[in-house]
Amino acid sequence: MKHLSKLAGLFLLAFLVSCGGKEEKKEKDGFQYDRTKKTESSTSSDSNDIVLVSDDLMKFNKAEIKVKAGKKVKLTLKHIGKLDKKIMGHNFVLLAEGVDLVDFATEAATARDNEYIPENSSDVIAHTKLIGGGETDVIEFDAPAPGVYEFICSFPGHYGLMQGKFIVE
Ligand SMILES: [Cu+2]
Repeated sequence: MKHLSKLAGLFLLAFLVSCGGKEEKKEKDGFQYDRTKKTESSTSSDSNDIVLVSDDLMKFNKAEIKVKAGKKVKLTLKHIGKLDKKIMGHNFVLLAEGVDLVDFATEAATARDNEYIPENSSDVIAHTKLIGGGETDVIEFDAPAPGVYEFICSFPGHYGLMQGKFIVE
């Protein structure tokens, strides 16, 4: 009898171990949800010619833009979606150094009559106009001093997904 209960104990142990193993596997599978997919980053070239693409999924195709200091930047913003700019409008807004992204975006969201750019704001280095699906806007501006800046789309609610680093080197 004693022997039998020992056997049962072993069986129970084996059962527990196998369950534990299953759980571990489950956890491993969970990592597939990890959104580490790298966003395409721009290749820095001498021309400072940047093409930034946006879409109906509220995304920019770049999380990082690199330019050379002391040169003009030509930035082309494309919207390859179909939705109207009133629904899925996008712009590119380059924020001055030290500007709080969330504070700025919150203020910008109230500036509907000015395409979500706060008027007379010193927080903005450069920006495109607001565009809808199928539209393109091109701007040129002097690259600011070397450093890391932030860019966003200031359409209400978009900055969470539509933001990135603008690196001047
Ligand atoms: Cu947007």
